[in-house]
Amino acid sequence: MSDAAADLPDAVRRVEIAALAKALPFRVVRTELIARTAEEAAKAVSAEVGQIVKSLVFRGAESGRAYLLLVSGANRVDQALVAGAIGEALERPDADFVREHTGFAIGGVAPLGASSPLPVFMDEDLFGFDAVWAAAGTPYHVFETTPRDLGAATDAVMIRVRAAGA
Ligand code: 5CA
Repeated sequence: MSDAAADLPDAVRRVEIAALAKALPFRVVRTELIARTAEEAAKAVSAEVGQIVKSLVFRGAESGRAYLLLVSGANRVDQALVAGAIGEALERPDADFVREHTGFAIGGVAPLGASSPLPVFMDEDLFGFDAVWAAAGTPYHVFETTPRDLGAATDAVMIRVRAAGA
């Protein structure tokens, strides 16, 4: 890992600006290993996989709108359960939809800094950790934060994303 203050990609700058606007402390780290998935990110920053924030885009089956779910890397999303909290059924969109609605490519989707605003929901299990790591715009950029700061900066609604015991 190394700090990368200079020559940040545009996507990372966008996350940085969004973080600044929300007074979220933001110190981006460029990983040496690629971190496209939660497992890869956990290895890259030597964290538990549960501490990695997956930023997952879903599409509302009725409205067609995009939703962002911030999910612990240890959890699988129970779509029916989450649909109940959001108020409509959900579909997994393709990579083009993700880019169109967030400005990020899959593997680098960040919890904030999307190119157009979208509702954010956050996995309550993330609160089981003092520190969490999230993507910062590319599969090589991450930042560390606290669940509380992340929830506040993204105006997230806290939800349970996995069925009890799952
Ligand atoms: N940088 C890492 C750790 S922060 C990261 O972005 N992980 S992630 O979980 O937020 O993003 C990877 C997710 O993208 C996968 O879990 C998967 O749900 C989704 N994904 C991967 N390929 C596709 C695809 N072709 N279409 C739609 N979603 C995809």
